[in-house]
Amino acid sequence: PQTIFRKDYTPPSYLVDTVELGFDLDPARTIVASRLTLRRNPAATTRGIELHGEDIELVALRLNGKLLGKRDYTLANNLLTIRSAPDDVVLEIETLCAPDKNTTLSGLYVSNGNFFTQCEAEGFRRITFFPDRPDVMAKFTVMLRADKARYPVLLSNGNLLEEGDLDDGRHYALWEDPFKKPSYLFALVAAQLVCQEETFRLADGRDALLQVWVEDGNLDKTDYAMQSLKHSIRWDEEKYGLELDLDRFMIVATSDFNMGAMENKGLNIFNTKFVLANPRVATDIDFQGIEAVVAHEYFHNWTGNRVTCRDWFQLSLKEGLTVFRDQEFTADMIGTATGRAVTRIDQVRTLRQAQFPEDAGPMAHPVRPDSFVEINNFYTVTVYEKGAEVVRMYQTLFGVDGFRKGMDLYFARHDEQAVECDDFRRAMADANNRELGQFERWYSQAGTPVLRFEGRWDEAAQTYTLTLFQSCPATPGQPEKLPFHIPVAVGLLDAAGADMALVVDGQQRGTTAVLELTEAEQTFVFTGVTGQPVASVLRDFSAPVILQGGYTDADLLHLFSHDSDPVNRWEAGQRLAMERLLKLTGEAGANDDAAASLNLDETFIEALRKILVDETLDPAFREQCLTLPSESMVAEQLECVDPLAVHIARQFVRADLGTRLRNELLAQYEANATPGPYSPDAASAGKRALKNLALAYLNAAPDAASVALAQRQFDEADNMTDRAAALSALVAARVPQAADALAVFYDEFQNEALVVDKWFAMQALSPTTDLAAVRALMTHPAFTLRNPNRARSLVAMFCVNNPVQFHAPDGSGYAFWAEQVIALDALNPQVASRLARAMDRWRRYAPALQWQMREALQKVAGQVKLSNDVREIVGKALA
Ligand code: B3K
Ligand code: ZN
Repeated sequence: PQTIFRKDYTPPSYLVDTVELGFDLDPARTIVASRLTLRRNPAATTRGIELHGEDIELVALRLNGKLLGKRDYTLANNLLTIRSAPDDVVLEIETLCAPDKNTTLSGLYVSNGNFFTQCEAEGFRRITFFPDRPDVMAKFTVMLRADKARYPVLLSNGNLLEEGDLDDGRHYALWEDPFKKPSYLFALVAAQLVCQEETFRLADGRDALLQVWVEDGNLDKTDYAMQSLKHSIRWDEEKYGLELDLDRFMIVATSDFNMGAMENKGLNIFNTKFVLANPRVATDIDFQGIEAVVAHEYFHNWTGNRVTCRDWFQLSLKEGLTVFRDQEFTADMIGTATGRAVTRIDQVRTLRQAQFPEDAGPMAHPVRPDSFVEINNFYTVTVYEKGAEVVRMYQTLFGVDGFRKGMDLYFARHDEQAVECDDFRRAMADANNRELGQFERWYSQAGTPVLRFEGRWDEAAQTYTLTLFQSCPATPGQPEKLPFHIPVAVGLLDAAGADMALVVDGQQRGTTAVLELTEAEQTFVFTGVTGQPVASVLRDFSAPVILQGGYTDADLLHLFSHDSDPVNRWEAGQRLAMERLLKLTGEAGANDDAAASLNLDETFIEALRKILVDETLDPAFREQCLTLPSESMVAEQLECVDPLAVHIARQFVRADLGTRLRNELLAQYEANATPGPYSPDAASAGKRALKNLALAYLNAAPDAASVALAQRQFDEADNMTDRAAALSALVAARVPQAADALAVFYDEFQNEALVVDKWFAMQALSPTTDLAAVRALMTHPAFTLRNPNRARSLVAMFCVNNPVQFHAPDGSGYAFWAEQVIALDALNPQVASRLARAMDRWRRYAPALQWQMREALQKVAGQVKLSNDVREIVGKALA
């Protein structure tokens, strides 16, 4: 496979002004007629017309009315080139494709008998020949024709101009998108669907038509998506002055979808997982996911669509920014300060759980990558979540108002353009009169910076001298790193736990100072410090770095009890827990008997007890504080991972907490019941989270009473959050009741695909489910590899989130992984490639596991027929 480099970018030779597309939709044989008006790009450095095309059949090609023959163009390696053409060209292209054979879910495909498209990143070329690159922006008009009875709903981007009947029971719809857009934002839907709709008054007084389209029978699950859409529109108007620029905005749900959702202009296509919800079938987490993803896709209308990416290396320009926007939206929707902190903690967890490992592994890449083989492999936590952290740092440096000024300038300069990450950075710098040259390294250097600190209080001088050190490990292709520009938010706590007033360089800095670290080592002096402080460093997780060392156990206990910054307060608890988990892991791994003599110090238990029962703290925050770092986060701290030892250690802590905090957990279980009708609001969800954490810990050391509690909750709960939590507790407790409950649950929800996914996932995740049980589940009639959600719910869940079973010493998990990656690759390379990444960190496992993992990787790499997607991943893993 061929590597594509950012440095090789050249402007398109021709620009496209208008695109007229005609579709005669037929599952087996769809005819696509395209009429393009092109004009030579004055900035071009190459001459010929270059059109991409993949898996489609060229029927006819006309240039300015003249039919072209085989001598007039070349068609090789998915590229159609017309070497010489006049400056102004009308191209008419007729092609054929077979949507019902398209299992990749990229391009035009059939799901449950309905037509959908997915064009980002390079799916449009699977529909028609086109310069399929984001810097070619054109106006689209789309004519859809299909059988009326089978496909009563015909949708595309923009506004509906006309619809009507044709002969032979067919009908048509004509759509026009008034805005220029790149081809990756094209979409069509031809389907049997129903919709919830309403008109919504925009800030400027216009009325917009909002629609949520779903399969018949799901209209009882669209309210929350609709409400989230309205909140998103309002928020973008109020927060950024950005309005909906179309007369209508549509969301369409499909059960076969590679990702979460897609921001096609005016016609967002969603995975059902991020649309469908009601209390009976969806959990609090599902409701949160819907709100966030609906917002994310809506916000793309400005950050992504109106201003798009010059090339795919700039992907984070739209993704990092849009994730940051949806994160801020989620926080604003909750509204309270702790609510905001709880969402921030979730973000930190995601970074630690997924992004830091990526940045330390074979797929490490800068937020703006320098090269790729398959762009679909770069829709990563680095581009998305680390990208969002980079955007957040501008706001940390310039404040909310300064950030807004930068956004305004960005849109003033670049509306309807395809631009680079550097353009965003320049807008931020110029709007705030700041030089941000060094900040560019956040875009160009991969790897997670390591931050250390040393503090020294000078009693005589009444100063506190804080020295910050930064370094960044080597990553593939980047042996040396230069210092980053890191905003480090710092507070100082006095002996009573109160914030000190900060004076740095003679300036009053409130109680949290954002220090700007730009050197490898830098010293900051706080004056007027009358007592020995405890420093709270990196408040609100002010930069995506690993903060190492610097704290004693006593410091951490002080911060865990008192820090006014809730994120760092939580963080102190995580550090206390991590130290213990690492020590216990070492002990558990030493020998078989060691596991029996593990024990946890009373100091730690007491610290957790205090938080657990502190009624002044939100339940949601307490739940965050009581949740231990995951097994994979523990593994990430180890040079050589023994997954069984990690599992034994963490299970021991859970069970020990369940035993030693039994009374308090029971009391919280009772106190956080949410009587009355279910509501997904953050306060109620927080209560359920704490209650269900209590239930899980009680059942980590299950006695009859705890099991009975879980059973009662399973039987009586009226909402999926509580039912699923109870079922998971029963499954994890390894009690006979689990099998019955699983059967009851399946029986009740077998017609709800998203709940069946949960049923598979819950079992796949459980340390009680071994590979044989997974294989048995794969023979269940409801299982299929063809549906991405279903494949992920069982196969990926097991490989990624059930470490102790996946890493079975006999290597059977790895052989299973190889077999499934190969099977999936033949159907859907994007889904296969995600699964392939389960092996990213193979070099960190104990030698006996490592060689078996390498063998599995080599088995996949040795396949003759393999997609570029999977080949890139396994190739990098083995390199
Ligand atoms: N932009 C889409 C991602 C498309 C991925 C294609 N492999 C979803 C999103 O980030 O909103
Ligand atoms: Zn996005």
